[in-house]
Amino acid sequence: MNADLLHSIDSPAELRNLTNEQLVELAAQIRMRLIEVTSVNGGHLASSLGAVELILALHRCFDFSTDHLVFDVGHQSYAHKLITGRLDDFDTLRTYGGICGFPRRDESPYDTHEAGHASDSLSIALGLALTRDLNNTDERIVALIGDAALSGGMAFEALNQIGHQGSDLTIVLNDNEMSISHNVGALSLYLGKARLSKPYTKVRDSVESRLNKLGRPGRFLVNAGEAAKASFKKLVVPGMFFEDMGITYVGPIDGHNLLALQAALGATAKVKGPVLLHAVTQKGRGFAPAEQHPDVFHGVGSYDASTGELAVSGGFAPKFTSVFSAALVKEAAVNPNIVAITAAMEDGTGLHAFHEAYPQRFFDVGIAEEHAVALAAGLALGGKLPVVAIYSTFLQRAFDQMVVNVALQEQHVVFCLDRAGLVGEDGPTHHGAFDLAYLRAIPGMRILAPVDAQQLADCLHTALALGGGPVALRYPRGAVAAVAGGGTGAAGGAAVAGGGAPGAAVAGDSGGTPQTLPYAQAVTLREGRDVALLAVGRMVATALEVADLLAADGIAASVYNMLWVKPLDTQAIAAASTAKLVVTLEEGTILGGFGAGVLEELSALAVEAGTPQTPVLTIGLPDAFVPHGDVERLFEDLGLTAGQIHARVRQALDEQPQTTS
Ligand SMILES: Cc1ncc(C[n+]2csc(CCOP(=O)(O)OP(=O)(O)O)c2C)c(N)n1
Repeated sequence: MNADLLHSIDSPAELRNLTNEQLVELAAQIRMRLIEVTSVNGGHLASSLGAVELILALHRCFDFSTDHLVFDVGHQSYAHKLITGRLDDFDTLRTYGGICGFPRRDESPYDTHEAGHASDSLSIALGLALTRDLNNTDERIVALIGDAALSGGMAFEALNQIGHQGSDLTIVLNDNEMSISHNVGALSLYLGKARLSKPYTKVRDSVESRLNKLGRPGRFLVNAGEAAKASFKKLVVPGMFFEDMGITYVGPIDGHNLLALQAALGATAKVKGPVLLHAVTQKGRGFAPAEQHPDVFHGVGSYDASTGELAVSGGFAPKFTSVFSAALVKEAAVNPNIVAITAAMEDGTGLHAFHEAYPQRFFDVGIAEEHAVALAAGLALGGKLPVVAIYSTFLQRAFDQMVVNVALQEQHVVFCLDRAGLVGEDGPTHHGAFDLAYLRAIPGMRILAPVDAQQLADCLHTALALGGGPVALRYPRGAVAAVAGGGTGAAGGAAVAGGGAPGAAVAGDSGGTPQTLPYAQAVTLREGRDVALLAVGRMVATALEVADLLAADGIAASVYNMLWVKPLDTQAIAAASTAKLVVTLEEGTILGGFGAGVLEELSALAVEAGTPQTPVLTIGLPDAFVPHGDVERLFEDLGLTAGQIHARVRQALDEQPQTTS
């Protein structure tokens, strides 16, 4: 039986005491642990499996107690976590209060930077390198970036400056030919050619045979420095793009060959100026189901560790994503102007069906949200009707393009923001907490927050018909809730409780014919004069529960599914203002979000009428970053369950001065 090497490693420095055979065994043990834990907790398995040798080699060749390792996205960092003091807690990965699925500075001094959004590692690494230069210190800086992340605009901007500055910096390119699905774009083709070109094969063969003969890492290219650089130049052929930018290119090299990796890293560290090591890896390496389906195991829920069979989650309720997916395909069938854009998230956003049905009208721009939105503006200028499907958190990247390229010029672009609100286990970098606030601030933006399947289809239909500038739909991760009365039912009429069209029976298809929604009109779900509960999105269901709890106390509450976050339904707000207390409920930051909009409106009403303003309780996400964990647990933590909100409403009512009638 093989020794338990994993548990014998107390610090990364101890890796240096291992033989190559032991390192290979350690890599296998790490993989087993990754599979054991992610099969229960879910996680970014395929990316992490593919980076095991890279991480071990990096920790052997550098001392990251003083040097800095900057992960791009950070989803591939699991092996790093295991060897930097988090082995014992690793079974808590992605759970509330447990180890985060991304680097976290409060978890370990070895986590230099908290990643989550792609393509920023080169900028962060350059910042650290320039600081080192200014301080005249000598720590070494490494960025580990994937081939898809390298295609992001930020990475190109950083490369541009890295070549110009000439600071010592090691970029390790983890090239597995994959983004979440297959990587796209010209850079990907370029790297593909680099991998396959004849000179590369010869070079690789000769390098590997030399390394194998050497038997001990580090003897390869003994006199590194400029000599190493000259030798590497011979290996170049495929990497001229980087060389021409002033970045020494090394490789391509087998990213699973620990000896080759260490030899190359050891030598690159001695090269003056920036150097890029091109390592070719296999996504999902070491777990057959993940090797065969790296896209499925990119970010996976729980699964059977022996077969890779995925656990069924969420029962048969359709997800918002699949409802959007089916609704868009239907709309596109009757409107040939509709085009769809994704930024490397074809499956996640539900655009796969559109891609299959209308390949010519589908554009995956890679991890490039800013470009995606500006591209949409260009397509709209040309007369197309672009639908841009991007997660709420990633659309933050493209705020400027939404403002200047789309809204300012009144371009009709429909933004579909999936994962709006809390996403759970991926944590603060991935929660869709800010979209209501950032979208509201954009002049001319219309914002809709559907609560169920029919309403999502109706919102899309309405948004596509609206014209005259941008429209955004935002909906949460996961299954469509069956909200009694949440749907709008027939066009034009405000639905009453029970009159809507909640969760559809057929996965993905909302069932009904999409209707055009009345402009800026809320749906009144309940009448009640004491308290007015104004809610959007997933919080509408909570508002109905709160109303039930209040009714049991003898307090009558009205409930509005506000649906339109911008423009707000001013008549509904005016009606609500006659209650003793207005309560706004949203799954987004309360700063500048939906509740803030209601407050502004109520304040304006009070000023206009010269009467005191109705007290308002704004309920939503706090002015703080929300950690990772199960969504229900997070809701509870944030005081957002129906019971907790009921208690807050009661307290607010109790604190009101008593009036004699
Ligand atoms: C700005 C941004 N957009 C989209 C994503 C979603 N995302 C996470 S990982 C990933 C693909 C990364 O591919 P690559 O960099 O090649 O690394 P790999 O997973 O293949 O190791 C994407 C698109 C993100 N994290 N950040």
